[in-house]
Amino acid sequence: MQQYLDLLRDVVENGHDKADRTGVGTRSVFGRQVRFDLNAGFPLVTTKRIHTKSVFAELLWFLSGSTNNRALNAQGVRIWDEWAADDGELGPIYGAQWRRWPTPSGDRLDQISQVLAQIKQDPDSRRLLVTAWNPAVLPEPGRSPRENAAHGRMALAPCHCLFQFYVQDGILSCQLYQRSADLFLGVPFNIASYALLTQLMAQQADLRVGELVQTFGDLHLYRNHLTEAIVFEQLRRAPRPLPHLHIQRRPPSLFDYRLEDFSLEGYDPHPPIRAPIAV
Ligand code: DHF
Ligand code: TMP
Repeated sequence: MQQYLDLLRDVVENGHDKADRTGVGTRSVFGRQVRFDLNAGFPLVTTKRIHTKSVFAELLWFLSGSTNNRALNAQGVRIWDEWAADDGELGPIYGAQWRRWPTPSGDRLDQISQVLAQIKQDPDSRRLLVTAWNPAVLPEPGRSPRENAAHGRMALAPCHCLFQFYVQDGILSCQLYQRSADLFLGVPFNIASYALLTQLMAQQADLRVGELVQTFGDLHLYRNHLTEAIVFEQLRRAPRPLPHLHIQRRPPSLFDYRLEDFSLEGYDPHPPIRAPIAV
């Protein structure tokens, strides 16, 4: 995961001070890209411990189509707590757009099922995309995330908002466009999540995995992460060998995976580093 440390250093060295929606303030760069060879190991940050249960449970929750935080809480996952309305709703975020995109005629479109079917039927297609960016239901400016969720709007605008698959010689790759990226807290989750998604898609389509390409728009470090105990501590740590992800069985569909199906072998990270999250 040298790529991740290189991004940290890049933002520290080349970032410009920039105000942001949360009021915390950031150091930010615009437009970066990293690539992970998914055959070289599972791209999990090793210079701090990542809570992989949260990553895996969140992805399965997206795939289930749920947008209610209670389903995550029931599994002990609390990463969306700060943004959820009192009833647990987060508004029509990822799960809704991936599985139930609303069409003008009032129907619902399952983008994930459609893209998986296309990968199988027409792997050379250049249209293997899923978008979570639905301008009709973005948060209304001036409202808090919780207020937006309570009014049927997204609590947060999608950060990982567009992804595309690519098949060549029986090998499946994925490219993600992330418009906004909290490099210390969010990005390690996002890399691992899309690496897992690519592995699941490949298993279901009888393909091998290739690369995960991740492209960033506003890539930032929050100012309260730029401390000796947080970002600079991580920069002093040397990356360790990548773990390997094993998927224990092949369920009948993409929507039948369970947490117990995933096991990580050889994850030996440095200790966790706690950091405040900007809401
Ligand atoms: N807001 C901001 N400012 N940054 C984010 O990365 C972010 N991510 C969201 C929602 N809103 C966000 C969804 N994903 C954590 C990681 C990812 C995530 C939300 C929260 C997080 O708190 N990670 C901690 C603890 C993880 C845990 O205990 O499960 C970490 O140390 O990685
Ligand atoms: P924004 O909507 O004003 O861009 O704020 C969203 C913040 O959350 C921003 O710091 C990016 C971060 N984020 C991630 O990095 N990854 C994620 O998966 C999510 C949901 C948010």
